[in-house]
Amino acid sequence: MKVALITGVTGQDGSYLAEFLLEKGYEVHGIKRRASSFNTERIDHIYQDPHTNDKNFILHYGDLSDSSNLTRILKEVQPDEVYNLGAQSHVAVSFESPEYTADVDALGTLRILEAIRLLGLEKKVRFYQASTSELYGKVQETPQTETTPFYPRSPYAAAKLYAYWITVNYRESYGMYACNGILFNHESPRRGETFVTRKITRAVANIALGLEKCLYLGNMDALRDWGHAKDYVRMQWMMLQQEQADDFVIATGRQISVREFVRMSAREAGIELEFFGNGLDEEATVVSVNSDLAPSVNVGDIIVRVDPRYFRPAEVETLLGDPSKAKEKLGWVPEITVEQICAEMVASDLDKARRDALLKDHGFDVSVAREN
Ligand code: NDP
Ligand code: GDR
Repeated sequence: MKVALITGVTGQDGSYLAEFLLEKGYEVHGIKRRASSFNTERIDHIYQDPHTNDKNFILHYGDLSDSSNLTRILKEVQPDEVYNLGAQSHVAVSFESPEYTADVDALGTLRILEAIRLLGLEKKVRFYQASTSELYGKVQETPQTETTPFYPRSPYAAAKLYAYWITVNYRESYGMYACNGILFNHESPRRGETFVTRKITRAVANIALGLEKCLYLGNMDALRDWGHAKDYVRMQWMMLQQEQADDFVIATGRQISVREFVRMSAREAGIELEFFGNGLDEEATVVSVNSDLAPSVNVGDIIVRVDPRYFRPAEVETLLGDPSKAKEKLGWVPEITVEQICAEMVASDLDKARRDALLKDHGFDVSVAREN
C-alpha cells in the first residue's frame, strides 16, 4: 500500500486529493492546524474514527512554520509521496500579512524539503509543490507556458516563487523526485468563501432568497483561466507517477472576466443582469427574473456594486494557461468547463441558502453577510 502525506488537507484541494488517493487504495496522512473551532468541514465525510483499526486516513496536528513538528511527522509516516498544498493562499491577504505568508508559503516548503533530506528520505519520497499561475503576475507572454518568465505581483506570489525555485533546486542538487504543478485558478463548491468565484455564487444564492441585498466586488475586468479542483488534483497525482520529475502548467486554455462569471452565476439563479457605468461607478441591474428561482429579486434592483476595498495594491489583470505539455506528456485534459463549475457552485450555494432561509423563517439567527 502506498503512503501519502498531504499538507493543507483541510483546504479545497487537500480534501479532493485525499478522496482521490483513498479511492486509489493509498494510506493517506494529512496535516491539520490546531484551531479554536472545528476546521475539518471539507474532510468530515471521509473522517475515520481514530479508535477503530484498519484506518487509512490519519490526521496529524502540525504547521508549516514548525520544522520540528514536520520532521517528526515525516519520520513517523515514512511517506512515498508528499503533496505540499498547505499555504496562506489568499493573494489580497498576503498584502496584509506579508511576513507570515513568506514564512508559511516560502520557508514552509524549504522546511519540508530539508526535513526529507535530513531524514535520509530524499531517494524514497516523491514531492509535489503547489505552484501557481500567480508567478506570471504581470504577464510577459500569452498564453503562459512552462517557459514563460515569472513576474510576481504580490507577497503571496513572491513567496511562491521562492518555493518554486527551492523545489527545482532540491531536484537538481540532491536528485530528489520533486515537481512543480503551476496551477491556474481552480474552483468548486468547496472553494473558500473569500475567493471571487465562491464569493459571487454564495452572494447570488443569498440575494435570490432574500438573505443578502448586494454583492460588492473589486476589479471586475480581471481575466482568469478557471478550471475545476477535481480535474486538477488528478493531475497532481499524475505528475508524481512519471519516470522523471518535471514541472507542468495545469490550465484549461480559456479565460473569462470576473464580470462574465457574475453574469453566468446570476443566470444560473434565474436573474438576468445588465452592467452600467465603469470603474468605481460600475453596477449591475436586474433586467429580468425567474421568480420561482429568485423570489426575492425584482426587475430594477441593483445587486452588484464596486467597493474599492477589494482592489489590490498591485493587480494581476490577465492569466491564460497553455496546458499542451501536460496533454502531450501525461495525456491530461480538463474535463469540466467553467460553465459546469459555475452551475455546480450556484446549485450548491442555493441549497445552503434555502436551508438558511428556512432557519430564518423559523426565527433562528442566520448571519450570511460576513465581511469578505
Ligand atoms: P486553501 O486556502 O483552500 O487551503 C489551504 C490549506 O493550507 C488549508 O488546509 C489551510 O489550513 C492550510 N494552511 C494554511 N496555513 C498553514 C500553515 N501555517 N501550516 C499548515 N497548513 C496551513 O487552498 P487551495 O486548496 O485552494 O490551494 C491548495 C494549494 O494550491 C495552496 O498552496 C495554494 O496556494 C495553491 N494554489 C491554489 C490554486 C487555486 O486556484 N485553488 C491555484 C494555484 C495554486 P486551514 O484549513 O486550517 O486554514
Ligand atoms: P486569485 O483569486 O487572486 O487569482 O488567487 P481570487 O479569486 O481571490 O481573485 C481573482 C480575481 O478576482 C478579482 N476580484 C476579487 N477577488 C476577491 N477575492 N474578492 C473580490 O471581491 C474581488 N473582486 C474582484 C481579483 O482582484 C483577482 O483579479 C487564487 C488563489 O487560489 C491563489 O492561491 C492561487 O495561487 C491563484 O488563484 C492561482
